[in-house]
Amino acid sequence: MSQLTSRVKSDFPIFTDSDLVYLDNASTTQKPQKVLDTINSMYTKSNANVHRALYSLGARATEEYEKSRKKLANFIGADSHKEVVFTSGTTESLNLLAHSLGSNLNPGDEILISEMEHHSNIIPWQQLAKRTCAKIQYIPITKDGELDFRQSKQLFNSKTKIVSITHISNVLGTINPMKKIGKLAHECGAVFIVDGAQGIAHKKINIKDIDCDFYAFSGHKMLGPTGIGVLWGKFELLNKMDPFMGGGEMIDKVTMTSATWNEVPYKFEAGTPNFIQAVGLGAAVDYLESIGMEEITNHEKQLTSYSLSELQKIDNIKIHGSAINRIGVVSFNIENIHPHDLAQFLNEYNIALRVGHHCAQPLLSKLNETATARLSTYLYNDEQDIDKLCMALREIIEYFK
Ligand code: C6P
Repeated sequence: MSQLTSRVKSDFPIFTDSDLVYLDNASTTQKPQKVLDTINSMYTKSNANVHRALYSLGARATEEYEKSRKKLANFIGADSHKEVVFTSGTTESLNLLAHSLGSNLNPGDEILISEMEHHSNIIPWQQLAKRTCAKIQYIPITKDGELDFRQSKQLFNSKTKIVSITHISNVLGTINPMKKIGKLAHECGAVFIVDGAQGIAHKKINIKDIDCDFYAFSGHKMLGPTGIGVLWGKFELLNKMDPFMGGGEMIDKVTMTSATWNEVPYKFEAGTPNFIQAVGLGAAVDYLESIGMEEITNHEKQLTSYSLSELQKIDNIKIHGSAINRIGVVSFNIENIHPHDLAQFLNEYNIALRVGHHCAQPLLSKLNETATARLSTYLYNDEQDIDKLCMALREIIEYFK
């Protein structure tokens, strides 16, 4: 077991007395006891609706909720906790932007995304383009699964209003050069949005360093609960945007015929927020910081290299994506075995990994595949997990011969 894994694995109750090999972390991560305890303690000791109740219990819940917002702001290097909007996850964050930011688009304006985007960073823009007669442009990818900037210079132009790109691909694990994209986007006056669903889990994020305008992510991919995520945005941009959904405490004043809005970030948090999950996410941040994101990145990088070198030893395997510039994710196909069959057989070995299109069908068609098998690791995985996977793959290949 690697040093990090031996230190942390027992923090995750799902692995107690189990030989589970969990390699589906790009989909969702397991939860440490501290996160589970925090959620339990919130429900048992501090459960009252936030920003509404005048009694002490409500004040305590609100205080915890706002404390968590500050932790999240600090975690990504934001200037102010007011720039942290709690959403249900990356998908809601991106839909919020397509709705509220996108309402300013005009016919002929361009939205620039890439061929390696998750559906959550495609569909909201397709819907927006349909509503506004804007046009979607795609940065192509090279055969190594990197963004192809040589072929995309003309895509950054005066018509480009929104550039929205994934930080790390959920299929290829490619780490995209966010600073470079931010510079290109800003040079043509566009707003730069980062889909950080995978980025937040594997790298220390500093939104100022990236120089993005918005960074969207999900709590459940970084050891936190489901149903909670973040949209970080520059205050002046959030301030100018209209709300996404209506109702609850997102208002300032409501009459029979009109309404004015609460201040940022509350104007984007309609209805009862997922405040207990938000506090759970704060506990996940505490946990990640107690280990250190740099250590997690190093561990992940080493394990990704190990996975690549071990998988390459398997006959008739096709590994998708870059040999170097990647982290946490490896997608592959084995000749003459459908990925769905692989997953079913791997399940017999108690190995969990995702197969299919990974919610990135345009990318899969670019790879000439309808499905791949995908391993995705996190801090509790180690070389032994990869060895078990490779051994199982060899046995399955033998079986299918
Ligand atoms: N990808 C995967 O198995 P949500 O579902 O809102 O938490 O995250 C959506 C999302 C957006 N962008 C990227 C790059 C993602 O990887 C995901 C989630 C999971 O790859 C579930 S489909």
